[in-house]
Amino acid sequence: SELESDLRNALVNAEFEVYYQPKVSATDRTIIGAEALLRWHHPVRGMIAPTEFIPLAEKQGIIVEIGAWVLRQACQQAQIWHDAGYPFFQIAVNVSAVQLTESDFSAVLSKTLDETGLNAQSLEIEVTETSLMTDVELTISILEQIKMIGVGIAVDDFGTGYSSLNYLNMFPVDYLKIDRTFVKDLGTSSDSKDITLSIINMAHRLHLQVVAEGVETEVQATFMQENACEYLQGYLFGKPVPADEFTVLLSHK
Ligand code: G
Ligand code: G
Ligand code: MN
Ligand code: NA
Repeated sequence: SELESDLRNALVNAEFEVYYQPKVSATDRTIIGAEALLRWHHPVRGMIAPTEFIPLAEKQGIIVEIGAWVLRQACQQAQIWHDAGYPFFQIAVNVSAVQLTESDFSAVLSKTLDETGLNAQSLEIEVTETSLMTDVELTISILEQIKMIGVGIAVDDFGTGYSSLNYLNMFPVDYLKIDRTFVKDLGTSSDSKDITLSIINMAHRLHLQVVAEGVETEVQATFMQENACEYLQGYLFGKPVPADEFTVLLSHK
């Protein structure tokens, strides 16, 4: 398609931008980090959502280059916030299965941390539940290398795949992000409440910290806080915004 060929030029033409969405502590609601989310400003079609172009980029393999670029931008920006004196702050970067397994990803990570000066503890990668399952043995060995570097690992969109929590125990992960489909229905569905509670409890038994995604209402936030979920992310605390707008959020704390 036309979009596919445009995608090849988008990096060169500087059409990508990284947005940042705050992640807060559930107990005191202070910003403890941000998730980096890619945006494509297409010269003709305007803003194109990642759900539209990431799958294309994965198919073409160009996600490896794009992902390396996002990682570098995010690490550079986090280091700028550190240098400006904002308190400890962790940046989370989404990594697709293709990028994780078809590039020398841990080498790219080390190099990026070296070159940007960012501390490994200030970085976290997010890997979706389903992408963990594409090549289990290979994924485990790559995640182990990433852990050795000191970078945190989160399982993204948890609950949408088919893995049991016990299965997750095989992977050296630190955080579990509860998919927003469960969070959305918390006020209305007792099933969603039950599922959410069992995810939190089992995650804690596996020594994982929990992030609730897509928190839009105070009812959802309070439910998560009262049930010991550690971190919250969602429109209630802020939409993904460009770096300069995020700096304003940090300054207003
Ligand atoms: O930002 P938004 O909520 O529209 O993101 C939609 C989807 O695109 C999410 O699943 C998110 O994880 C994914 N996504 C956003 N940015 C990146 C990125 O830099 N790399 C990868 N692999 N996925 C991303
Ligand atoms: O799959 P991943 O968690 O990486 O996706 C992040 C996506 O979720 C982004 O597209 C982001 O814009 C979207 N998002 C973040 N917070 C909320 C929210 O509170 N409500 C909704 N509907 N979407 C959200
Ligand atoms: Mn994510
Ligand atoms: Na998610």
